[in-house]
Amino acid sequence: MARALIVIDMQPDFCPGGALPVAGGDEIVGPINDMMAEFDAVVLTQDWHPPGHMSFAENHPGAVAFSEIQMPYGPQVLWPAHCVIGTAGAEFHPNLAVDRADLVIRKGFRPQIDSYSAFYENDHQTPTGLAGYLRDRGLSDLTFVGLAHDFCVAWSAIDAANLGFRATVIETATRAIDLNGSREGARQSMRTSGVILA
Ligand code: VGL
Ligand code: ZN
Repeated sequence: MARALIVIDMQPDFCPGGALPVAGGDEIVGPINDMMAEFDAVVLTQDWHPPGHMSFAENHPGAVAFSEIQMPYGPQVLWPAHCVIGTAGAEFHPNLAVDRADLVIRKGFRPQIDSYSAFYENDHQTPTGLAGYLRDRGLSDLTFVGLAHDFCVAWSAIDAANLGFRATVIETATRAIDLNGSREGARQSMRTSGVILA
């Protein structure tokens, strides 16, 4: 069973000093780099939004960041503008070993829909193409690390499990936003979906 390391959104905007900082986000860069050699393949995801993206609070007059609204595809947290295409905050963390990556997959580039998961946009229907890539290469055992534990890592790992992949999250190589208890909620949802928390 070939194994892939899926590195979620290791970008400056999710690290201290960034637009949507996750506490300790930069602490996991070294450990993630060290893990890469143990896998048959390494995939990096990159959160990648146009300036007018509907997940940004500033694009909803009167709305505040971290509040929740209803979108046609379901509830959506409104975030500070982050990972805007072409900005420094949307690049990879400067110390991430990007030269080890087999594939970079960008998500969240459609203005009207957010995409936490590396597999599907937040409508749970629009595929990114990652599942086909992994299956084509026989990569059926997936290990997830990166940011943020309770959003993009959790949604990716849950989708992977539902798609029939073996899905493991290395929790020491993630950090959480932890919005209103979202960290424990994500852990519970992952366990229920059959994701292995290591
Ligand atoms: C993420 C919120 C918005 C993440 C991305 O990478 O977890 N969270 N966009
Ligand atoms: Zn985003």
